[in-house]
Amino acid sequence: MTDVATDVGTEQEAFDALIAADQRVEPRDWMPDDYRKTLTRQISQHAHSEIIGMQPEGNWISRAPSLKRKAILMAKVQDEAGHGLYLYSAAETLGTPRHVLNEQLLNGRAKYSSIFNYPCRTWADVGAVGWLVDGAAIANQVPLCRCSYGPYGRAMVRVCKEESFHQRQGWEILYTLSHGTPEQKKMAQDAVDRMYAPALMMFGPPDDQSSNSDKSMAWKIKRFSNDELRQRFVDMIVPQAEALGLTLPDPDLKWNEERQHYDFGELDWDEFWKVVKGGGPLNVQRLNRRIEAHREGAWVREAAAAYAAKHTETVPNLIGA
Ligand code: BYC
Repeated sequence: MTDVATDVGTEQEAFDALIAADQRVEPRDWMPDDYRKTLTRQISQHAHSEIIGMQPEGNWISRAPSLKRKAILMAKVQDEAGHGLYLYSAAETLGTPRHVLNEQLLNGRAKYSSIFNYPCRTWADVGAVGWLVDGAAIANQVPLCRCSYGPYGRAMVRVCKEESFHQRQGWEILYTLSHGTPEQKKMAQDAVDRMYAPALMMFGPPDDQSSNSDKSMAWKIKRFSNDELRQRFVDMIVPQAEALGLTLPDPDLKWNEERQHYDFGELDWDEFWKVVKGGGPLNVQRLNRRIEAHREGAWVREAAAAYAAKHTETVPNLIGA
């Protein structure tokens, strides 16, 4: 904890002063239990989203239309695994071990981003995921680089750099398709039609249904509300869609001169909550695949633990952490 905290009384006051001064909380600093709990929840859910999020695009690696596209997609999916690892490491600094966080995902108690419960039906969907899903992730995550909790904010800096490459590759896939044959353009439009609303829902429920936002914003974990970020994202993608030659599927989308923002139609929040509660098109399949992958990876964990046990003195940090 930095010098702002030294001339104040209680630990709570020191923490409040640190947040007010826009400084960072580090793992060994005192923090309120609820701050720790909120961060563990958000960071671990974010990690789970990265790991489950490998599935929709991972399914397309063997069907990518060229060797170059395959290599790019493999690198992207591998990046998502890396993001999951940085995020689990950041979450662990708050005191909950990784295997506990993983159990919460596997037993269905922890959430992950609703978007990954929708299917990737065509190659154009891979483009739409890159452009819209990674685009939404960037809009959400750039402010998280200034999160009050140091390890999360620092992890976000690297994640955002990689996400911007991901968004460009998605854009380039869609641009190529929308400037290809009429069938290819139709495929690109169909992908955008299906991904648009679920991508907007990634920002979370509307502010009046968001139970965590006020607290998280007061603690400077979140810097903007769900609706504020959703609006920023819509304002960003409208001109991008025009440049792509594709239409966003919302008849209410129009520029509002007075607000200096685009107005857009109401999203289907009943559908959102249904997906969040496990009733989306692919919730069961996504979770079962993760359970299966965890089971298949048992031998790797056993081998790593055996190696660590044998080399305790040279690699002490591999066990017992
Ligand atoms: N899906 O009070 P609220 C990626 C839950 S992966 C599911 O507003 P909060 C990528 C929420 O957890 C990037 N659940 O919550 C990977 C809460 O329930 P609990 C994923 C959602 O936390 C692979 C309840 O609804 N990004 O980019 O203040 C390939 C009420 O919500 C969702 C992140 O995880 C949702 N969409 O705000 C390609 C970003 N939204 O926990 C790409 C980090 C809300 O109280 N997370 N819920 O039981 C955040 O910024 C915030 O957690 C959220 C929600 C804005 C998502």
